[in-house]
Amino acid sequence: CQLRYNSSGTPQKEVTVEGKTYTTDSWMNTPSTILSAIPRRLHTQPDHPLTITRQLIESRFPGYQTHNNLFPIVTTHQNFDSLGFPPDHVGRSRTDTYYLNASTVLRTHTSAHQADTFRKDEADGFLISADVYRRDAIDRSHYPVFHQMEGARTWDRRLAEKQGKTLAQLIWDDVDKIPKHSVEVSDPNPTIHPERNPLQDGHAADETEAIAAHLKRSLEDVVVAIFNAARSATTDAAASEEPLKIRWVEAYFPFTSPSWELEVFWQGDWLEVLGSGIVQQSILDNAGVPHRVGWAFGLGLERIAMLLYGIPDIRLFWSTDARFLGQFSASAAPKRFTPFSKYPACFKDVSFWLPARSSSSAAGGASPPPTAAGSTATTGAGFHENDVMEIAREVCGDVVEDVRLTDEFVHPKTGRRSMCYRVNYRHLERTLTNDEANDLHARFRRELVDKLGVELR
Ligand code: FA5
Ligand code: MG
Repeated sequence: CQLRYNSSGTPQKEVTVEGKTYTTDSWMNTPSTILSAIPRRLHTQPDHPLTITRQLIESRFPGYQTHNNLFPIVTTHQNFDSLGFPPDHVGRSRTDTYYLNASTVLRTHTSAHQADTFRKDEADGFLISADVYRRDAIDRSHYPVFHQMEGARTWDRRLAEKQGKTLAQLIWDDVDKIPKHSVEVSDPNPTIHPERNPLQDGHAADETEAIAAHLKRSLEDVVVAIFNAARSATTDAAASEEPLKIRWVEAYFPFTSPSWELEVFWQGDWLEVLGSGIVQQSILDNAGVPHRVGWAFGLGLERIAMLLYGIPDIRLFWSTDARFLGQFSASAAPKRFTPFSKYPACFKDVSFWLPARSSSSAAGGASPPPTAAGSTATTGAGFHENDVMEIAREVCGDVVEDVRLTDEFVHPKTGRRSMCYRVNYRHLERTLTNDEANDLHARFRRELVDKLGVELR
């Protein structure tokens, strides 16, 4: 990130990422630590667990075109508009998304490349794997940079005509080509609410049914393949006998209808692994392929890799420690991850008053108030927890394991809001000294005051 001057002598901030330069504006909220993750490309590093997981999934989709090197900085048109996100959708807000300027973001999902890939019209199916970026909570399954795989499969209506079949028949023929499994699906056909998830105009009921069957069978096949690989990776007899439980739940996305999520029962709870649905016809129409219909999904590669290897903490994927990386090999069958010794946790609390409610607050408005580049200054009314999370990441890097709200109350007289967060400091690769933890915590507290204007208690 460097300062340049324009012709009238006013400083203009620019960021250059891998040779591409962007002029920042008041929307800029991307810290350099996030930008520095861009060159890592974990999903293409040889023998990295995300690479092996990606390849395992790709092997279940023969003939699909793969894309693994699409650049992560995209326009708001690609990330939102092309997918039918309404102008006031929360996903667009600066509390959730990393912006470089008002029309440029770090992609928040691989769906940002859907429309462009449909437009190329080079294959019936495609898979896009990539790093994605979100301002989010901090815990063992959430990290501000993670990896998704987008998949889509479409059929050309004209092909059905040429073959003298209905479109539904053509698709059912393809359903029969997907390997069958014997896993019981708890809820194969959840109730779909037509007011939120309507059948699309121009899609006949039997067509939607066939596409949905192809979508579900394809993704169940992926999860079963991962589960079988995970089962052979463990030597623990009890774990290898536990049956796989999966279910479909209704979901909502602006770019698919109807939509579903697939969940897997894992460590006593249902874990969402992907979102999916029938592609909105307007996306295909706008991409110049109006004769095509089909499905799309987006899955979290870390979530799948955690299932496959039993990796307990999402930060580990970023480790360069040989004790982590040395445990994975693309040329051997997957082996369950053996944690190197777990170092002690160190909990520290911070309590503060939010700044008094400002009457001119822009909270709830369509566009955010302009603030200094890189800062997320906010009023009590505009307070967002993701700002606390980001400061913790900025100050402590990967030494913060999670940050949890432990108490919140409003003062009965002044109406001011008080928050208490508990930070768990734990280094993944060594024991943190007490002095180090104290020092990090002191810096975290100072930054909360400087950046958010809170008053420490
Ligand atoms: C999406 O991102 C949609 N683009 C998915 C989609 C694609 C739907 C195509 C329909 C058609 P969602 O935000 O739920 O949806 O994320 C998809 C998956 O990414 C989740 O199921 C989860 O596996 C993973 N994921 C989401 N947030 C995180 C996170 N912070 N850390 C790790 N994995 C995450
Ligand atoms: Mg989701």
